[in-house]
Amino acid sequence: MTGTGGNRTTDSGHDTGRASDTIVAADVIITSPGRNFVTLKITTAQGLTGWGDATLNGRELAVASYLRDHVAPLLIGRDPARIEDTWQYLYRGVYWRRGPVTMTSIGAVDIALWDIKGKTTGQPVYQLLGGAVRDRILTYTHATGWDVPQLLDSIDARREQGFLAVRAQSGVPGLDMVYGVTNGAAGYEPAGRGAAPVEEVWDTDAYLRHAPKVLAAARDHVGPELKLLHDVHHRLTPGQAARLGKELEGVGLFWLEDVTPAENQQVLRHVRQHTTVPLAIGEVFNTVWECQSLITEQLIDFVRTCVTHAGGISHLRRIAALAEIWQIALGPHGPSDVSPVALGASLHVGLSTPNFAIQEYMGYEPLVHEVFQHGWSYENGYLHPGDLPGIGIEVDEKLAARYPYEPAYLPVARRRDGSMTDW
Ligand code: GCO
Ligand code: MG
Repeated sequence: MTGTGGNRTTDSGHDTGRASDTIVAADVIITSPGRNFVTLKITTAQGLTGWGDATLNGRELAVASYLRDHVAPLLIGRDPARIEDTWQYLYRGVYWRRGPVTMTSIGAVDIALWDIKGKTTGQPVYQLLGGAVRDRILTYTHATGWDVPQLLDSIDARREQGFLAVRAQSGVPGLDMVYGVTNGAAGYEPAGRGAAPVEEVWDTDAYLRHAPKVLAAARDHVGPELKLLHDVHHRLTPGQAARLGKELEGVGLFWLEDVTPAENQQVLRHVRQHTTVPLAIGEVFNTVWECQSLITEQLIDFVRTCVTHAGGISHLRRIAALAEIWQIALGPHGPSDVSPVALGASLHVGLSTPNFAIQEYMGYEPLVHEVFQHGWSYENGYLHPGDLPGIGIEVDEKLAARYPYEPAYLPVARRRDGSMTDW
């Protein structure tokens, strides 16, 4: 396969009767305005630019190389309008399919090509996906505190910002570092700068003794209406997860996230048999095939796949379509390591996809908003992708160039006996 070039014929030689554009460049920009982001820029012969997010927290350079060394040369000369064909080409054509590096790279290309299609047609991407099925997208953000009073203050601050859904994470007595809890005044950021990951000590029993009390206190404090979420971050066995789910039923959680390391999907059957707490899983999944049994066996209530890491807009739509049949909703991943480009892309899917329930939105430091100027917006608990053509993002490349990549890693976790466990 070579590109379809700027002519009007397909590879099989048929005259399409339509003018086509051609990809002339695919560049990777790595910038670190407070944290690392990898961004793909696709340029066409007609001078259009499409932006895609390729950030894979702690493994940024692997995706950058995959794109620069293996994907960019294949994109040159292709017709940017052929989004699905390019997706199939990069997925099926590689033979070594799936996996976070491959799927993040494909995701970046896919998002950038939808951006170009929007700019070619003058339409925001959600219009090209069938138009809006809702007026705004419910979002949740993070609240965090070492102890209960601090957490409740943090939840209140989020409510003052208008949030209707809040994820609550707290410290655990006896542990110095805990996932989701900030160590300073700045917002929580899991990736730590430096040449190697920080090592945390984790104690599941201490967490299981503490978390139900904290979440019950949060519910008492906020009353029945606020949607409360909690992320277990892949740390429990099925038995522990079932017990925690049962204990939390009175709290009325909107969802309990990543209760087990979900590559072992069968264990969720056990959790499901014992608790009705709504389960959300999928932020580390990269394809619809990884979600398949969780969806078709109705082992979860929300799919968490991210537009960046799960193959872009085209593939997230496929996951949504499968989930819709099984009355499962989408609640995509949207932490600080998913760039404003991806957040925008996710919102276009959200506005046009019936079973899209909620979008995670951690927010970004002010400098990130300057580098990635975006048409999407937040207001009173809801997000909207905006009506600019394409995804609605422009990247200030000069500003981006002032913040080069800095090595940063997600932490790793050890049990008290020194053995490795899931972070
Ligand atoms: C979430 C996630 C993140 C991840 C992070 C890893 O629910 O937002 O669990 O906080 O830990 O994206 O890079
Ligand atoms: Mg999570």
